[in-house]
Amino acid sequence: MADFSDLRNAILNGDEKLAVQQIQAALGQGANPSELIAEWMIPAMDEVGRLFECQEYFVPELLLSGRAMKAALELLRPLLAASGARPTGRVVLGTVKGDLHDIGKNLVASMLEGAGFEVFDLGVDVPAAKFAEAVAKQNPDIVALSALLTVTMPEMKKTIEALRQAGTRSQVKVLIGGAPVTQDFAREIGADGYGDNAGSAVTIARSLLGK
Ligand code: B12
Repeated sequence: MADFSDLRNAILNGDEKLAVQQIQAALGQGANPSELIAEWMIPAMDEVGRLFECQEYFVPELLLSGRAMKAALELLRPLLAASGARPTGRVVLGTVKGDLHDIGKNLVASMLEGAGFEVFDLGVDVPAAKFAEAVAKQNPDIVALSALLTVTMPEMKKTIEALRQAGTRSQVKVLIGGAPVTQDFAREIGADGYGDNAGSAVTIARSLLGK
């Protein structure tokens, strides 16, 4: 594969303008959008996380890198979606209450759309009751929840409880993901599936619907 380390570095350095230029250049060279994301963009964000952990990066740097990643992903999103086929199922998706991270969620949305799912994205900081309302309104097959913070993971359980209280839990499959989430946690809170990346979100969503 060609070397797209300039794209990786643009995201790492939080340079939104350069990241967008690098995406345009990479696409001009015929780069594969999924490979750009998996091989260069996600590793850049992983490195940002590592630098944050060892206190070389602080919140402003996280924010700038996050913006550069989002802007780069926006350009790839239509290309990912275009690769899909007919509607495979309906998904209500969101980042749980208290959590503002949406880069991974947006990637999951793009991959699901690319695989032919119809996605209703509720955004970030979504309270359990709002998920329950959206399920009643949209009648989805799957509710997909994202959490990036250890402290917001309990909101996933609350959301499942809210669906139970609304009487809609048995009508949907609940799929969860996000960096601190695990298969064990999914089992513990009674979710139906767990995916550790956007690609597996698609595979698991399909298998939850028996496809
Ligand atoms: C960018 C970033 C931010 C940006 C977010 C910008 C945005 N629009 O999203 C900003 C600056 C806002 C931010 C803020 C904070 N952050 Co932050 N952030 C990150 C960072 C560096 C990258 C996250 C990311 O986008 N990764 C790239 C994407 C593609 O990966 P992903 O999100 O994991 O998603 C993939 C999978 O997890 C999975 N997935 C995700 N969701 C779902 C859902 C389903 C259904 C499925 C199946 C799969 C799935 O698929 C995705 C694609 O492959 C991480 C470090 C890291 N490496 O994770 C820290 C990190 C998550 N943040 C952290 C912290 C502490 C914070 C703050 C509390 C900092 C502060 N002191 O203010 C705040 C909290 C704000 C809030 N209330 O949410 C910690 C969390 C520690 C913990 N375990 O709780 C981390 C791990 C950094 C660290 N190493 O300490 N952050």
